[in-house]
Amino acid sequence: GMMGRTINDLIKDDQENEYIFLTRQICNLLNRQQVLNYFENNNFDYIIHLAAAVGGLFKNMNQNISMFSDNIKINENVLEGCHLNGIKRGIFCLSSCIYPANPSKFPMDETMIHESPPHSSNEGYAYAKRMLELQTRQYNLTYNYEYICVIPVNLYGPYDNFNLNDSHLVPGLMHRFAITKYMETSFEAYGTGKPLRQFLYSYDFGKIILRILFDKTIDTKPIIVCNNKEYKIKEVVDTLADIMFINKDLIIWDTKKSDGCLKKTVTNEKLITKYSDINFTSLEDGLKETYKWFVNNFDNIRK
Ligand code: GFB
Repeated sequence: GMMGRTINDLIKDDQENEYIFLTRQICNLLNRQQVLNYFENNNFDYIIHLAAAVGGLFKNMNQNISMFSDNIKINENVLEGCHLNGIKRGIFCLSSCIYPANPSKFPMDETMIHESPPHSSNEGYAYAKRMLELQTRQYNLTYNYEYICVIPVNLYGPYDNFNLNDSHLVPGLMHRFAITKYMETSFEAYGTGKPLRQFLYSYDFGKIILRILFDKTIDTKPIIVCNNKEYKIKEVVDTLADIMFINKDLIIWDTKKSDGCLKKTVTNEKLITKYSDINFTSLEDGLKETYKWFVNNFDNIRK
């Protein structure tokens, strides 16, 4: 997916380590025996587990059953494969959307993941990922492994899934705006534009994942990865419209479509305390890079 391809770009100059990128064609992570065989036949030292059944708000609302069952199977198969084959350190990916829908306080920190139920729109995905946090924590306690859960906010960037129905806000909107642009009709955005979101550019996340993986001084508890900036959906839509030279007055908000969770603010205090030198890509620059990639690769993107 997006993060695997991003990390593939980032490790081009790494002469010390060999990386194997697992694709569905090589190994179906939903098939337990395939996973156990694959891990047994390869002598891995580390794992960066980014594979998941993912999607935006509307895919989650429509497919809560498979989002739970597929992700539970993938995570259990991967963890069993790691455990049976001596992989003692790795990065496992959660998401800020698995947090409580009505937390005791904002911003939410790493200790609050299981505090109360997640938002109903994506409870399948959220509970599956919460079980990943539980299992990695139990493996660490029982076998002294170093399975570190990283918790990104809304990711976007090149290589994303630009499917018009199943994708996240940025790729879905970008794709729909790009198509509409050549028909000169009104531009549609979903919901009210009022919900708040935090965004993380994929290459920033990839660099931080690699830094954490090889930094033996960091603890093995979950860590939120974000830059603490929060935007109204409308601000993101307007910024993207400007980048795509779209007249914002032509944007119509379809308020029949769900807003989803109104706010899920998390804090990067642990990350910044550990790594005070991190520079995050601004939302405007990240959207510009993503749009440039989208235009240059339109014929081959996932859509
Ligand atoms: O990225 P997104 O789909 O997921 O953002 P969530 C949804 C928000 O953007 C809602 C508004 O407020 C939508 O009303 N929106 C406006 C749009 N236009 C569009 C559009 O064209 N496409 C989409 N998708 N939204 C997800 C979770 O929640 O967060 C996933 O459901 C995942 O599990 C992800 O973890 C990070 O931020 O609402």
